[in-house]
Amino acid sequence: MEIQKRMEELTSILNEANHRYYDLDDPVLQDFEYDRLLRELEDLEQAHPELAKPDSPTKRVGGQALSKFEKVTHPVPLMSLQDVFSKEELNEFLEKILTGYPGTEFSVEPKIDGLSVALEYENGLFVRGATRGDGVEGEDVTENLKTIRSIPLVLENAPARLIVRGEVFMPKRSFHRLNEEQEKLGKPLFANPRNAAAGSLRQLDPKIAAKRGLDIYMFNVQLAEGVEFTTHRESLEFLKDLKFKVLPYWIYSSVNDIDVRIDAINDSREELTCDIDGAVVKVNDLALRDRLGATAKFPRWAAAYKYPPEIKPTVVEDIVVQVGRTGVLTPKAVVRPVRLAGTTVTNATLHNQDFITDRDIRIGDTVRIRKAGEIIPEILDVDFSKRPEGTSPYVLPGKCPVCGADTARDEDGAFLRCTGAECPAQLSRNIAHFVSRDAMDIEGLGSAIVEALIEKNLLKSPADIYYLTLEELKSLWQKGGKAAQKLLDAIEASKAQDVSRLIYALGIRQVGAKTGKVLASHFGSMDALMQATVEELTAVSDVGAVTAQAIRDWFDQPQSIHMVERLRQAGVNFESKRVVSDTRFAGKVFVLTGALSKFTREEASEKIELLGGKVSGSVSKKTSFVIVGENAGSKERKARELGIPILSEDDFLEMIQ
Ligand code: 0OX
Repeated sequence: MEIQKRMEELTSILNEANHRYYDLDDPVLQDFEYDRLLRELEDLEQAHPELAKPDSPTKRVGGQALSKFEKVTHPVPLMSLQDVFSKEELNEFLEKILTGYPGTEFSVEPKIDGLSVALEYENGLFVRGATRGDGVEGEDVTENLKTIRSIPLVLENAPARLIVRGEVFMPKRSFHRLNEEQEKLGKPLFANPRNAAAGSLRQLDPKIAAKRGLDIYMFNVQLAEGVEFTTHRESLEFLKDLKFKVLPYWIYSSVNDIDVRIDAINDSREELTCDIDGAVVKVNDLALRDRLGATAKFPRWAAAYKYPPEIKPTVVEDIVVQVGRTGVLTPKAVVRPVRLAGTTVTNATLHNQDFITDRDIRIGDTVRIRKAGEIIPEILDVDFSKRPEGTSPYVLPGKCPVCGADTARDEDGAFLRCTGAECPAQLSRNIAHFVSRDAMDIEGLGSAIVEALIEKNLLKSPADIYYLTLEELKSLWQKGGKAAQKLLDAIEASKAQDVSRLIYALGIRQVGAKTGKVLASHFGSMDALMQATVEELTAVSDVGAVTAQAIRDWFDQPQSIHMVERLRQAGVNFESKRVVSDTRFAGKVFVLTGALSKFTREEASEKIELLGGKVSGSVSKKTSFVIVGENAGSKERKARELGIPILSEDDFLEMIQ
């Protein structure tokens, strides 16, 4: 009895705290105190599962993960809204109704930029929640919705059956926190809170959804058994009484009042905790809604006014360049601060060199700026009449602003990239690659540990991994003797890896694990590879001109050489394990032509390279042998002209016996 009482007490304290915190924005408990009480309740529920209540606040932390979402047919369809994009269109909508029904009242609500869901309650218990889907059929996301604290799990004095509709959103604060975390983990960022909310609500593991800080605003009663409402207002007040978090709304009958409120909502965007993308105007009288009815797609009694993207002039005060984790240089315009869609904008993305060149954006220019997708402001165009004298076209730097290494155009030409093997901007990513399974395969050097080592200034290059001491590693854990020694052993063991893995680990663009193997077996050692010319590299089967150039360029960078030499000094293996004892083809260049039937081109190439020879794509004076299959054409002819020995497939097989 005592225990049951305490559990009830904890449940009511925590539920009330949730309501005050999430719905009323008026916290009554410190986070710490809340967590302590929640833990106490969790412990009691574990010990006495029979006493656990369905509305327990502990249910909010996320239960079992699902393998897929079940489909749900909405008993009452979730209609969508017709958009209007100008005040004229909105006035037309309003006047049409007002002409037929003078004195009609309208509600005005912000339009939350999130995802519509329907929540279903049976006898006051939250039993199911589903996404809107196509309005008729959605997905069952009940477990994820349960993690949203402003959704009551149990209602008092509720009708036997109740379905309510609301908009799930990610508050701006949660969104920024989530993206900061994503960035730290090297995961892709969410473009905007809407995408983040959608991604979170569709997590199969509710524990992940629980951490995402989602919230919800309710705005419609879909079905309430045995309850009669005459107006929208009444239905929303009914939801408030049931302790739902209801979207703010205003009721007016004058077009001007509606107009003023819509603008006021727009002006308040900065203070709102969530993103909005418009305002919704709805007929308040429910009987009139029925009379107006719906088209095939939308109700005739509601419209969504979309705020036009605000465009304002400002001045480009500077252009700065950021270097991302992959080494890509992203130019950013620093602009004179300007208010845009509820926030103060101080910079705008310039994407890449082509974006700047196409618009001829220069430092000092007056530009028109717009918020695209509500998140990243973008420069639309330049007002050339305001261009000051003495400006010059902007060109991205030839040296990385972070490490000073050369920059080079990406293979596809759109982006400029830093070539520094030890560039601090790319360090954590380069190390993650270096230690990965197909590269040096060092277990235990996860992202958190790498970040900590970088923070402590112990890692400035992937090569520094081999200079870490036991003492330094121990400092990472509170009681880290064992773990540190294990990591050190793993690092030590990796020194003996085949050089093919090391070649891949260097992170040379275009060089994957397979190319690493091909290069290792062809050249036999890191030193031979380092000295290879573009021609020699191109002669390796599977290595094209772009890859050959990328390899040569990489070894021509001082930072690369610094890193390789430090690896050598540390005792990392630079030799290929595939010992080339038989070098009977050393110095010989083979060309393969025609349709081969006894072996594939790859098999022949590998064999030739294993025996110290090279394979080339074209016949020249340097060619030693041409191996011909069926229907060989110009290459065979050229070989005959130059007097180069021609081998049949059988001749070749005999040669390699
Ligand atoms: C929103 C929102 C969405 C109900 C009847 C037609 C559309 N995103 O904030 N939908 C509606 O209304 C539905 N109202 C809203 N406020």
